[in-house]
Amino acid sequence: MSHMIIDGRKVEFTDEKNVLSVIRKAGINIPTLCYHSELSTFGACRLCTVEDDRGKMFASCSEEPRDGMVIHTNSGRIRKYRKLIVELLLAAHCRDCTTCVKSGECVLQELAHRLGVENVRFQNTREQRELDLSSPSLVRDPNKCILCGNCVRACEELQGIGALGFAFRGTEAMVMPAFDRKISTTDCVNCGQCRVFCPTGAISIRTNMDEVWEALADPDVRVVAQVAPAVRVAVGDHYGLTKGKSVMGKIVNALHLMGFDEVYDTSFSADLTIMEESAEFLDRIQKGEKLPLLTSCCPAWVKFVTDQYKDYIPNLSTCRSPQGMLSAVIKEYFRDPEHAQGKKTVMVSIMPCTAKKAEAVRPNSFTKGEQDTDVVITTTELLRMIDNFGLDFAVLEPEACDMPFGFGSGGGVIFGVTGGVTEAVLRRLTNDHSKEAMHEIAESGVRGEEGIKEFSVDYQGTEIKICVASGLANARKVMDQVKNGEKEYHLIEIMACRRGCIMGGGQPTRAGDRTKSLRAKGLYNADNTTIIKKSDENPLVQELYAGLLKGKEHELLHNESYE
Ligand code: HC1
Ligand code: SF4
Repeated sequence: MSHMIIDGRKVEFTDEKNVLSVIRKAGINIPTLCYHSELSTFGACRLCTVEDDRGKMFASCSEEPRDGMVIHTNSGRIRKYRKLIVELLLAAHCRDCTTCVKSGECVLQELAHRLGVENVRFQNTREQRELDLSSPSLVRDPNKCILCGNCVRACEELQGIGALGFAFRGTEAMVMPAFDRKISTTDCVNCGQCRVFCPTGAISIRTNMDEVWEALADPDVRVVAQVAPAVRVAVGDHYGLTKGKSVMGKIVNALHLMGFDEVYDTSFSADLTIMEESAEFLDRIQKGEKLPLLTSCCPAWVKFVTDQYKDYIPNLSTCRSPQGMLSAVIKEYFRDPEHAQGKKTVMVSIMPCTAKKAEAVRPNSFTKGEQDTDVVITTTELLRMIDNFGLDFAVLEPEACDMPFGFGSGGGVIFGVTGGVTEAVLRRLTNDHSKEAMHEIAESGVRGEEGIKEFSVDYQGTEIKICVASGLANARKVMDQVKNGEKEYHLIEIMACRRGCIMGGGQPTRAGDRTKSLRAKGLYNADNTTIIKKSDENPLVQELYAGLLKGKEHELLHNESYE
């Protein structure tokens, strides 16, 4: 075992990739704006600079740990240096912190406070740039960019898209899409991972909270909410509750208190997705056509295929996403004047995902030419609405969703974690609903945090080859192998965000490794405590097929085309 001395204390280390990780292991929260364990090391912000026993200063993110090193993390020189870096960053930064969407979550703001920067001695000489409001999901404010490059690396390394890059040099340097185009004209898929890694408000969620407040204030409007699986495990810790634990019941109560007339669970329509997608899968297997079947519930992935793998558009499942299915079913339900009671229905979808905002306005997912989901807000916006209303979320009693669309099976709940859709399909395909059968499926290789998982299962004597991947850079690897004939699968599940929707672009940011796995665990725990595990055994689903959906399955649950 190797060791180093950090601030006078002996610290052991093994395979930590840099000095920064060893310092953090020692319990010292070394500041940084540009280092993320999931991204390549950039070393641009220099805030993690430390000093060795010979007075040499270096960025700890870019230095390999060596046995016997002596490190000072907070010498007088270092403290002055860090403070100056933040002061210079603030000098070139738009400082409207009181009204900034990132206020309270901004790493630069936090560091200015933490490092005691109370005065900025330099003038901001940077030219004011226009905001990019072209995306339905995100807002880009170049005036708040600090050139850490996190968005560039997230988009390139995790998503394999490369919609953002550096332009110009020195004091003129900027981050922007190539040729300063609007982001909506690039290959951007609206996944929001750039926003997740942005430490400031330079890339933020395009918010839609005002539309929701307006609907809630209108007595002639029935406001209906649907809550996605992954939202329920990313809310509690904001209110000091257990990280990753599902707080669905409290969310339902909060929404009712804010004035929502009905609150439904997107896990219910995830069950509908499983019914339709499993039938489609079996049909394609029997006919031996349009295989591999590509899942279609992640809108960023659907855009990725339709933009970049056009030959595979026919392979995409025609199923709408659970968001799309539930909104279409609810709108159809309230088309009946008896249910409508003279009120207009506004459908609000609460999602962990920024790309769902783009999905909602995608015309090929409308019913009878009408948009089904009227407003999409992200988990982050939900938190702001709860805070805005003044609810003491931590003490709210849990409440049940409304009927008739308020219950999802365990299979529907685990949609929010990578592999969840496939696991729910496999549950649907077996007639055995014993604990052992469910356990065997969970152990088939479908679970786990790896970016690409491959495994096969037996279905009535046929070997079904499956690939589950998350992160679009991983999706690209998989698709290129399929295209080259190196790999052959029957089913490919892709979620654009690493680990699935639990790490969606609309979730509260600054989630460390522990938070990530606790969110996944939270969904698996919610499944564990749900009596009905299989989508086909959800009685509300059976009722819907026998009633409202009869003869309308295709119209309400499928996309006409992806062209
Ligand atoms: Fe997802 Fe889905 S799982 S896409 O990740 O299929 O966003 O949570 O709501 O629609 O159910 C997201 C999550 C979500 C849909 C479902
Ligand atoms: Fe890249 Fe996703 Fe950000 Fe678009 S939303 S720029 S694809 S990371």
